[in-house]
Amino acid sequence: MAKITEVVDMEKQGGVAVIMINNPPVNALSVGVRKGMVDGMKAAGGDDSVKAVVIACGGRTFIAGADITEFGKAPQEPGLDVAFDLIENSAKPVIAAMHGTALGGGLETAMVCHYRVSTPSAKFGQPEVNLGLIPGAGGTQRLPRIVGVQKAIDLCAGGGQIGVEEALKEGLIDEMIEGDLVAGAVAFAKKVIAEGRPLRKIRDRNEKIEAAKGKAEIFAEARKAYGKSKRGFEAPQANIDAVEAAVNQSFEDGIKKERELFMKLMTGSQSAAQRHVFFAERECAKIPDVPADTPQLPVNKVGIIGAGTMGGGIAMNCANVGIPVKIMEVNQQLLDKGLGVCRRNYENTASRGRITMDDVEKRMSLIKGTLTLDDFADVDMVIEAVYENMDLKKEIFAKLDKICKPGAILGSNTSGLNINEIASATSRPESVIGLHFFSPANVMRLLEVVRGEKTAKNVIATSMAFGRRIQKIPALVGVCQGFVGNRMLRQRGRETQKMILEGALPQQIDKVIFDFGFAMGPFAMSDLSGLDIGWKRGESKGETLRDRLCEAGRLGQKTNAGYYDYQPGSRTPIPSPLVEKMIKDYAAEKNIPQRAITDDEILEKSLYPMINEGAQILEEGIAIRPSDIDVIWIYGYNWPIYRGGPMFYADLVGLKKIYDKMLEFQAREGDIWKPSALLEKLAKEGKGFKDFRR
Ligand code: T1G
Repeated sequence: MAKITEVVDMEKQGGVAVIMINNPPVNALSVGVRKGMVDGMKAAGGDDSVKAVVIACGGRTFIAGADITEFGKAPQEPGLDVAFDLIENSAKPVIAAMHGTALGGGLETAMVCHYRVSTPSAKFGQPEVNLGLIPGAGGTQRLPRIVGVQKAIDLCAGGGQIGVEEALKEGLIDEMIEGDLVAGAVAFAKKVIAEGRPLRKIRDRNEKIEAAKGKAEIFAEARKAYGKSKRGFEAPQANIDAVEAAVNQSFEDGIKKERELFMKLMTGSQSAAQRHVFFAERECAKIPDVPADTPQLPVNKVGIIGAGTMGGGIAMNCANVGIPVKIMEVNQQLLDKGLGVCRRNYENTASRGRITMDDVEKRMSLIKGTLTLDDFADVDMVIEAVYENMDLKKEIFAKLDKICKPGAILGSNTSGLNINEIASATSRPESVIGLHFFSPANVMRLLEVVRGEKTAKNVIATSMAFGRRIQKIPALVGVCQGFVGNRMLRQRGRETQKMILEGALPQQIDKVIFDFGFAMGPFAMSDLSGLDIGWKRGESKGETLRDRLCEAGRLGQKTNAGYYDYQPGSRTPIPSPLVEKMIKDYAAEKNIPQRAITDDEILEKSLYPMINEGAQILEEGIAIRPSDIDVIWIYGYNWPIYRGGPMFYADLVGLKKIYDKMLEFQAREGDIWKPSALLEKLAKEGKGFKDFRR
């Protein structure tokens, strides 16, 4: 094996040159890989004893794309086009041997080869759209020529993957190799040589795009579908434009169009945001004082207390990945109701074809009900999910302390109560941790893992790993009221509640937040979750607008009336003249002056207090890094991913601008707007949260 570059070797096996890429962790197309492919192809081309070339990778996957860490930096030669030109125009057949996930530039590399083989488990995709991009090396022009236009649109604009069966059917790969991939690829190459097979170029295959010529409706329908499912995202639309160019323009012109669209996205804020989130998600798993090799405890059995909405959803998360669950309720009726909700959720998923009825039964068989905590004696982890009452939680944890085996992790799904106080009810505070799921727990991907003062490092490491195992994105946070997400949400709620009393109606505020990119605004969200959370009819004295709405029976969607009206059976919010009158009457009673409030002010007053609270959270060490706060808001509250999260967005706006606006509001409305010390410091230094270091 001859070393071509640090990350590329080449060896001859009979008349076949094998270019082997070893660039862990995912064989990204770094400059060393590109140079290795160029030099390897030149060497193979100049060696008469070489009759064919195989391009393969070591490690866990074939090339998984361009090296995203190089984006935004000065490009280094050779570019990918130099390597692709040598491969596609080689006088000798070049075969891509793929395993793992051949993604982005990896699939593009394979598509400039003349033939493609893969392992049975390989997957293929152009997921650049998830980074706010389109394929930039011919993927939008070659993929439709081989898998057809509609499939290419869905792979490029949707960012999904296809497996070997579909790839074989569409002709994306020519043979599936059982056993040793490289040996199989070399044997395939020798077959190509022996049979004198042609040097096929995908770029020259036009039959599948011819079929789409003149069918503008294909693209119009795609634009409408992705415009709805990916509202506000630029990249899906650009991918559709690029595939359309493959159909309506020459290959060369299509490549030019692709490059133009790619560069526009690459230099735009959405891709910068989505690339930021890609790395932020992975950074979130890294805890400075809990090394990655911290020993973990086993989690083979989980006990859940409470079979309500949250407990049921948490149980489903465990069953989804094969972890047996015992779920406890205080009576059979509530237990049966909770298990029934789990079953119905699974059956709904099966009716959409995402799982089979067999999966439903398998998963439900993993969720066992019980009416006694004594059944938790053998579980490795408990997750308490009862209602937010500290006394009740402490009573439960005291019982768990006596029942559970030594080393069992005792978790609480509390959305903001003090984990240290809950831990104080046990003799094992080192085993107590917060595991804060977001409703609906079986859907939302965020898991706030709350470390108490005494939580042991192996309990933290185990809980973070458990979060990933149940397909969540765990973020480690500290103890304070509301932890990170809800503490920041409260700031937004404070201001939006004030603004509706000053003249901005719920529908105006919700539209501003919806247009920013959230799935819904705060008032529609309140109607969805219910205005009566924490409200008690017997104690209500009409002191707040929320009291008065609840007293009037306007509890939200569940009563077809909340901040909005709802037609029976419909979730579409309808502005309510009655609520508008209630708001105006309440404001008049409180002598609150009315004024027109601009959309800009609504956005500033909704987001800047959250950003300022995020800065305070960092100062207090409640979050490890600003990008963790971004991950929390994207995966816990659907902050639009193409805006990168509140702290990334703040850097885009500019901290100086936010700081000055905070001072302006402070002068007008008091110290509630006082900028945090960190925000002031970074603003005055002309820096951003990206420069924050502990
Ligand atoms: N570049 C650089 N680093 C990457 C990378 C990439 N493309 N993909 C992953 N990593 C790092 C990641 O940060 C992490 O680092 C480690 O690898 C393991 O990743 C030219 C322009 C391949 C399915 O979008 O989807 O090609 O945290 O934790 O769960 O037209 O990584 O360990 O230090 O995700 O097993 C297109 C992105 C790029 C694929 C593996 N390709 N990657 O998942 O491991 S643009 C992508 C993934 C492009 C072309 C265009 C996943 C994975 P660390 P991981 P995993």
